[in-house]
Amino acid sequence: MAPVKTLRALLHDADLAKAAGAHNPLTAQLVEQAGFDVVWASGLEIAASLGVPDANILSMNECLAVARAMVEKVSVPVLADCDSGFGGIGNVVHMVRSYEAAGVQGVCIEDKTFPKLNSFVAGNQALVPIEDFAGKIAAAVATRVNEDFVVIARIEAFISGYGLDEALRRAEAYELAGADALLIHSKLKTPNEIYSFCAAYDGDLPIVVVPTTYNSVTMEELRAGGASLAIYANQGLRGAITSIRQIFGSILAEGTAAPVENQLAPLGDVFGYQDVAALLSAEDRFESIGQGVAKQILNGAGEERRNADVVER
Ligand code: SPV
Ligand code: MG
Repeated sequence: MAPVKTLRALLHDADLAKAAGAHNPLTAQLVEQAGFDVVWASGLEIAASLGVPDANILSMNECLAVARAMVEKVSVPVLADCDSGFGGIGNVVHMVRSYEAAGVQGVCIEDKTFPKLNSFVAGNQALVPIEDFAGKIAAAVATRVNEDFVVIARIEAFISGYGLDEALRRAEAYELAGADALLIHSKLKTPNEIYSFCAAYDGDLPIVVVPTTYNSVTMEELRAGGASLAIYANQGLRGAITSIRQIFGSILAEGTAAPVENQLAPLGDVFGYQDVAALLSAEDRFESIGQGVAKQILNGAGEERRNADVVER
């Protein structure tokens, strides 16, 4: 197996790097198993999986706990969606310390107000002033300990109704503040805004894109258009919703689970993701160590030591 590349290396690779969204360790494993290079710990997916809007309802610690658990289960890099940084500069400093310590390889923060609202929801998509967000980026970069920890600045100018000029102004500012990459978001059905940004941007940072609404674009086209990392942010969750709806509907409609059995992952797969084999072998190993210890105790040497202990006490 080829060695796993770091997130920083992937961002500077000749090929397009590919990430997919996950909301728990199981879905992170599915991202890795499918062959994606990076797990995107998606704010939308994590919030949706807990039944709340993607609007900073969850605390940083709730999001961090999910990202940390993902890191423990996959070997590809985890990139955490950290919304607008969970507050002000002090929150960003605490966030970078915490996520870096958890083994996450990078964070992405966006230039929206706190609380943020998912970019596809019609509602408040106001941007913070450039100086405020540049300060947050500078704080994030100054806080990291490992030089390879990646800080991605997400530009929401197009989402917020601004044009190319505002997006480029922000790109320049965030690059000056020390960002390692820029995520340019768009809610158009075509990649036109993304392409125009990539063509006009004359800085040095890798560009990250999220082809959710402009879903017909291919990976080759995104690479040729100037993107370094494409994030398929929520297709997994949406696919799971469709699949579960269909399975549950069919069980009730048919009055039996038999017809859907061939659409289900076998229980063996579930045990595989849980690493039940490791549990069983740990039990075997340590039970036999325990038995060995008990035998020594019952055979003399241990027995004498125990008696001596009793006498001393
Ligand atoms: C997420 O996955 O939470 C994202 C991407 O931020 S999006 O939902 O497209 O804004
Ligand atoms: Mg998000």
